[in-house]
Amino acid sequence: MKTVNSGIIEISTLGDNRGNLSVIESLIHVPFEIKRVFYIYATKEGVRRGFHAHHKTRQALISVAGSCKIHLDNAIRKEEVLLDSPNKILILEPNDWHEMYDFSNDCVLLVLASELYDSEDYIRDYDEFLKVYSKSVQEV
Ligand code: T46
Repeated sequence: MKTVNSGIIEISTLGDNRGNLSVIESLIHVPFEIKRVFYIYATKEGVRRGFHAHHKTRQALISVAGSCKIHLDNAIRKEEVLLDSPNKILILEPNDWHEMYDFSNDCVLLVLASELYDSEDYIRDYDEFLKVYSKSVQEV
């Protein structure tokens, strides 16, 4: 496993003549205990989803098939990330406002989360996001 940039981790492929196998273990390949798994697939053309940050939840995103792009904004820096390999894991911290887009027809976006689902953990208003996280960044 190696860190490519701030949010992307690359995991190694355990391949042999039968094909490939990749493994993600809690607290080893992702820096948190995995409490929830969900996946997004059959996304319609042109759809953009996400549009939120979190209070507590940390997540790991893996495009296990196909590809998609992620717009990230941590209240200081904006970045676009392409997930186009099952060996790339994008770690999202709670303060990463994120939007997912440009899904290929075959994209299966697997998400590992550090918390159980709680709608109260979402910050869906961008101005509120800036209030919460611009402030905490200045205080660091
Ligand atoms: C995130 C990005 C990457 C549940 O009931 N339980 C769950 O665990 C999840 C993830 C969703 N839901 C319900 C809530 C909504 O009624 O499923 C519906 C769709 O969820 P949402 O509109 O939040 O989907 P996205 O793609 O905007 O965001 C999801 C995750 O919710 C979010 O945590 O970071 O994927």
